[in-house]
Amino acid sequence: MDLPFESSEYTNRQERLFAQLPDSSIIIIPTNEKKIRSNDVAYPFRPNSYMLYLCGWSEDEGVFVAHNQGREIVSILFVPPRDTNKEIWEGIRIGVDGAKSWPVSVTHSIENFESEIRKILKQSNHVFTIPGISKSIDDICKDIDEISDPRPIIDPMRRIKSSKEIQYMQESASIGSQAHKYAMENSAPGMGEWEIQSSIEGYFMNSKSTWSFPSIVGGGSNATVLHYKSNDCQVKNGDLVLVDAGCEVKGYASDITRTWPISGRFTKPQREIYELVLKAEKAGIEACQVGSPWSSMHRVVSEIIAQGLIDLGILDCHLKEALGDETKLDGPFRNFFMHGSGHFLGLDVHDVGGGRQGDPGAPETLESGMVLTIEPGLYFADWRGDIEIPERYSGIGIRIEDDVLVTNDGPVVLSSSCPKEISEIESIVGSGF
Ligand SMILES: [Mn+2]
Repeated sequence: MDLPFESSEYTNRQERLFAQLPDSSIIIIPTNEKKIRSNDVAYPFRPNSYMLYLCGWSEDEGVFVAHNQGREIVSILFVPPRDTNKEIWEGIRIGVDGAKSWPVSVTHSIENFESEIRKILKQSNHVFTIPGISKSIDDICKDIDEISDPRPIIDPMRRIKSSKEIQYMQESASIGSQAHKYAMENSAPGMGEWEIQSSIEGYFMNSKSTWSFPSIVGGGSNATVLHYKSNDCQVKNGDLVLVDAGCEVKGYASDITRTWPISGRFTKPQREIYELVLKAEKAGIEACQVGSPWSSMHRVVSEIIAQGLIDLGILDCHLKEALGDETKLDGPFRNFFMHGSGHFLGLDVHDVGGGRQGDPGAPETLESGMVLTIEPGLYFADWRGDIEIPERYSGIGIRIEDDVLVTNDGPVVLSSSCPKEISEIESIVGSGF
């Protein structure tokens, strides 16, 4: 089996991690546990992202351990041993010998994990593990007095993507972009949201990829539910459909949203809102500059959205009042744009590193190699009783989301091959029939 990265890239990550840990430290990273779907059927397995990051192990059992008790870093991978009876049912395992080609110093059977780990723990002064991934490891560690979470050290590393990681993220964004385009081409009034979902996810699968999160396909006012997931309604003629979907390449996620008229023609009110969201999205992308404060893209997006709502007569106040508190930006524009303007993207779709507004650990400024989404939206939920919804825009939900790489030469839109101009969308929708 080929690993996504050269051994040296993994060992370099391990070394950079240990350079930040005190002597006599040990780190224990289990992969995710299998989760039962029903009776003896498991959910499709997804390896833990920290495991993928540190050593690339993607089988459904395994623990990565590393320590610096001697002069060098010793890394150990505990894996399921070969077992013919199990392999007849579940497939051939890599095994302890096979795992020697992974970027670790030693491999062991996971059956010896507990005895081996207790020996190493005795000689360790600092124990690092991520709680909540594996119950058995949490149990082994529960009597240790001082235990630290390594995520505040690893997450800032994961935030900056290497050239190979960027290559996978570009592939992921390109497949995601083409899947959206394919779904636009194959859209027609009266179609089920599930049929559009099938176009998108079928495209992922056909590209030997898979979704990075369950696809959101909301027709009409279902688009005003931010994480709508039932995808079981028909999209009526005259309605927009909002599709928020992304795929994975070597574990790296894309996350793209497009909103298009199912008939192929925007109505005037739909066009007014779409143009405003698109203007905000383009300005948000342009704000992704090296050295810019992390919050600046949200500020730029918010100002355009708030001013646009005033210009359309939806808000009757001055810009300052529409934006609310100067740092919180919590004014009445938030009635129609209630989420953040973007988040980091990587091995996790909402990637680590404090990439959502207000998260602790968010970086002060954007740096070259960061990948984030820009995704403004406007939602006029006709089902809401708590705010007044302008009649002209009632039932409209629009979000536009791209994946953006920050570079010293400015922002690079990884999902740039996904159509978003009104004229492009109007010419593409339904053209596959
Ligand atoms: Mn997103």
